[in-house]
Amino acid sequence: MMRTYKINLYSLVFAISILFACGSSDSEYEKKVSSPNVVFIYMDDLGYGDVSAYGATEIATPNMDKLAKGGVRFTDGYAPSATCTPSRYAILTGRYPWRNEDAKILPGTAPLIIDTDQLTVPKMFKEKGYHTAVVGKWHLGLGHGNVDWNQKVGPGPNEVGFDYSFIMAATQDRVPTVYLRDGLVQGLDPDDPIKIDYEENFEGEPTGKDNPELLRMKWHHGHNNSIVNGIPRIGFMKGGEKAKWVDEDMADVFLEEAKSYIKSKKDNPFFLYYALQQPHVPRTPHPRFEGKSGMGPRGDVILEADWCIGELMDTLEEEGILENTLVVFTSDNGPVLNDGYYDDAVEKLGNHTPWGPLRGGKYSLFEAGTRVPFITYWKGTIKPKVSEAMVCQMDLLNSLAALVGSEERSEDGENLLEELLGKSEKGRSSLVLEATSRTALRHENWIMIPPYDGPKVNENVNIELGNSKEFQLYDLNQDIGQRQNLAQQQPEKLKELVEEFISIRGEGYVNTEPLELK
Ligand code: NG6
Ligand code: CA
Repeated sequence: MMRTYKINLYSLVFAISILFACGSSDSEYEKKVSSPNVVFIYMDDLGYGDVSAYGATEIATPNMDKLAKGGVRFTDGYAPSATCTPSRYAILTGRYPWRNEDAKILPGTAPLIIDTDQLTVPKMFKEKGYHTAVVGKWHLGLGHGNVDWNQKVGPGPNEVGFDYSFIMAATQDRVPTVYLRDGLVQGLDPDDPIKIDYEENFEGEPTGKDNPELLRMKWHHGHNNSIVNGIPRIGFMKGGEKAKWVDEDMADVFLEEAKSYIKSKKDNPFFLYYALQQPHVPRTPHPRFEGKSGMGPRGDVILEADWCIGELMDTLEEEGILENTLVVFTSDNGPVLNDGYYDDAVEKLGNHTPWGPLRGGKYSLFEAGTRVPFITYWKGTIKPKVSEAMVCQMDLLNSLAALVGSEERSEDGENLLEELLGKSEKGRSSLVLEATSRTALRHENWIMIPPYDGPKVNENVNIELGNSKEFQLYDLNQDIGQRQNLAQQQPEKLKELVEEFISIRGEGYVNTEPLELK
């Protein structure tokens, strides 16, 4: 009896130690394969048809194409919204932007709209031992309101999960026109403090409206407040002369920041959110790219951004980490030509179609508002393919959490890791799309847009918004350009989508009376 017990004990200890040995080597192995660096390359206003890999013939984007040809190119990849702030909110939190009523295009003085308790992509990575950084456009608000730009500004990116931040606060066309590193305005002279106001000008300061003689870029609509570098902006700014950015250098400045971050962190896993400003207005290509597209500044800054992406990818390769880095390339919303400045975007467009085969553009509930270039690239791990899976930027949090073995999950995201790695084409079945507070539903190959009273076209930007007094129903398989409204012909389908829309969006966002729903 005793003897048997002893033997069993020995074999038990032996078995346990073997288990431990296997366990540790397993987790070592897992750590190696499941802690890749992750880089988001997030464009600003780049359209579905602006990339040659997506069919553009009048402009060449070789570096974006390289990602597309070596990775998964999604034909049905979506930004959560047709404007910037809501999309950025959703890509970082995995929450629908319409759940947060502050997720609207923000002024440069807006308070931070991400709760510091909220789960975010960088927080999820941090919990798994990653170092995290944002470089580029923020536009999610800073501080609690009434920010003093001459002190450390917060809460901001560093309080919602980023270990390091180098950002512009809002947009290139909004003040303050300065960079902030970890909350501190760069190059600030304490004797020339910065003051910002979005309501009133500071006495004696020139404006785009009153001083056209000082302008080198003319405003078309909006954009007639303070003048910085000869470009009229949204909002009023005084002081901070030495801290002001040089618009033409912005692409290089962000790129250098991104590159040096990668170089400094190559030995531990990192998450980099590289948010480029192109081709948002004002379009100010570096002289190296001026005139290169033949399409005016909008085309030139797309070439500039493409070059930046090439440089970034070269850096990953030179540092020997290309095969250990997953890159996600996409855009925050669809394209716009004239977004408030006369810059030849309309006049020199030629045969280029920034929206591709889609209808609408930025601000629109039609497809071109939210369907954007969307590519995942991971050399040696992802096999090149074109995928028709429906994916949304909001899904990145849950999918990447699954990749790195995190239990964190967001409210609205789905785990589409298999799709992002090109192993499945299933994708989402439903997605609520947003455009300036209006919402619609994509379900499988169908789109349902509830009736909206607003104007059919935003005359300033010349974009169809998707508004109609009638229900709209489109079959994207037959009609990707959304020309044939099938709402009358397909009442059952319409009802099905309206019910699905209500189940996600909630009651009160669509008038169901005409449909006689149960
Ligand atoms: C709009 C601006 C537009 C752009 C947009 C934000 C006017 C008239 N238009 O209000 O130029 O800045 O906001 O773009 O001011 S986004 O890509 O950041 O959402
Ligand atoms: Ca944008």
